[in-house]
Order: sequence, then structure tokens, then C-alpha cells
Amino acid sequence: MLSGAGVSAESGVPTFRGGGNTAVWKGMRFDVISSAEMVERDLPAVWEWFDYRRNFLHELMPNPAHYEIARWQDRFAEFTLVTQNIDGLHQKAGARDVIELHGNIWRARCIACGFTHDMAQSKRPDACLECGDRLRPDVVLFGEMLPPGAFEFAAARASKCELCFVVGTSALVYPAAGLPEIAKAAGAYVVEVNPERTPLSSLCDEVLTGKAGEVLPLFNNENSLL
Ligand code: BJW
Repeated sequence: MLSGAGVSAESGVPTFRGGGNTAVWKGMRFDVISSAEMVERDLPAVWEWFDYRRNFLHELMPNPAHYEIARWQDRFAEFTLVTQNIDGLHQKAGARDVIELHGNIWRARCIACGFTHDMAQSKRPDACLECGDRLRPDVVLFGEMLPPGAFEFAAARASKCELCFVVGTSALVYPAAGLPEIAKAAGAYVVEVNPERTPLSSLCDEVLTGKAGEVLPLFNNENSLL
């Protein structure tokens, strides 16, 4: 399963592109404030944006889609959850071994030594506790490389996949959006769950038009084919 921001939408997390690409922070588009260039130019502004979002996320809970996905992990002998989400809500719902392609908003990473700091249980340190250098959010911003090995591992699982669910993603951001293409090329049955069509819809064997929190729980009954 590949998940995107739409899975968290019903928890109250704003999507990036839903509503017409208008997500802004103090007049800046998200792809400007969430960019490698902005980390170089104005790290405090980047922290202000991410601190705001962590505060906001603190109150939010997983929704039925997160819980259903977590259940699938126990239901299938081999199940891989790959997410583009950085909010940690899959894990909060009980999902394990989640492959986070774009990092996690609850971690900070040292710009110099790469040491990571947990911010879920404790407050953000002012500087790296290992070397004293500056910290940045441990998320993958535009124009940055994904965490070493994460995409490669996900691609290897996709290339052996029989059933691929693509849930709540606009499928615009690569390389994540390439995973269902890999699965399809390997012969997988590809199912999309999204209220809107995406560039992947025409590749899919099944398009379930609707909200993840309403569609996925429909698989959790005795008539379900899964
Ligand atoms: C619901 C719903 C409900 C609503 N239920 N659904 C090939 C071609 C062209 C460009 C590139 C390429 N390969 C790489 C690139 C460059 C770039 C890229 O893809 N750009 C495109 C936008 C054109 N990629 C990168 O830069 C990546 N790095 C990389 O490739 O490194 C190698 C490299 C380096 C240097 C140069 C070149 C290559 C990194 C991408 C990192 C993305 N980071 C972000 C921001 C994280 C930080 C932050 O949070 O601020 O990650 S961008 C943003 O988009 C975020 C998301 O994870 C990501 C994907 O968004 P997602 O999840 O799909 O959400 P939305 O909002 O787009 O869509 C929501 C969907 O939900 C919609 O479809 C709704 O309909 C649906 N929905 N309610 C179900 N209830």
C-alpha cells in the first residue's frame, strides 16, 4: 500500500494540493517554504512553519482509514505500508515497520552530523545534542534525496507485489508515484482509493471513488473479498 496526505485528511490534516494548490504559510507556497533552498536561506522560518504544524498535529487522532490499514498488516502474510506522510498517524493507529519516504515531522536532524532527535516525547532542542550544530526537520523537502535505502526497499517490494492499493495521493510527486507503476509492471492488481482522479487512475485496475475513511472499512466485513 502506498498512502498519501488524503489518508490523514479525515483526521483534520490539510492536504498539500487538495483545494487548488493553495497551501500557503505567511504568503509563501508550501513548495517554497518546504524546500532545500529555504533551509539554506532561512532555517528559523522553516522551523516556525514546522513547529506550527507539530503543535497542530498534536491534537489530531488517526481516522478509520489508518485503523483499517493497520489491521491489514495482521490480515496478510506479507504487507508493506509505504507512506509519503510525515505525521506519524499510521503508527499511532498501530501500524508497524512503516516505510516513510518523506521522513517524519516528529524528528529533527543535525545539519552537520546527521544525528536525529525525537520531538514526539520531548521539546525540540536548540542545537544538536551530539555536536552542537544546527538542527533541521527530518523531512524530505523538494529537491532533496529520499532517506538512503527507503525507496529502493519500497521498489523491491513493489516489484514482487500482487495487490497494490494507492490511497489518498495525488500521485504527482516522484519517485513515490513511481511505485504503483513498478507494481503494475510486475503484474500486480492496482486499486486506487481517492475522491478525485489522478494521473495514476488510468493505470489502475480498479478506481474506488471516495474517501479513504469511508471506503477502506468496507473491506472489513464478512462479505469482503479481501
Ligand atoms: C483523499 C481524501 C480522503 C483528499 N481520502 N483521498 C520526475 C519528474 C518530475 C519531477 C521529478 C521527478 N522525479 C523527481 C522529481 C522532483 C520532485 C517532484 O516529484 N516534483 C513534482 C511535484 C513535479 N521530487 C523530489 O524533489 C523528491 N526528491 C527527489 O526526487 O530526489 C532526487 C532528486 C534530487 C534533486 C533533483 C532531482 C531529483 C522529493 C520529494 C519530497 C516531497 N516532499 C513533500 C513535502 C514534505 C515536507 C512538508 O510536509 O512540508 O512531501 S511535497 C508534498 O507532496 C509532501 C507529500 O508527501 C507529497 C505528496 O503529496 P500527496 O501525499 O500525494 O498529497 P496531495 O496533497 O498532493 O494529494 C492529496 C490527495 O488526497 C488528492 O489526490 C486528494 O484528492 C486526495 N484526498 N481527501 C482519500 N478523505
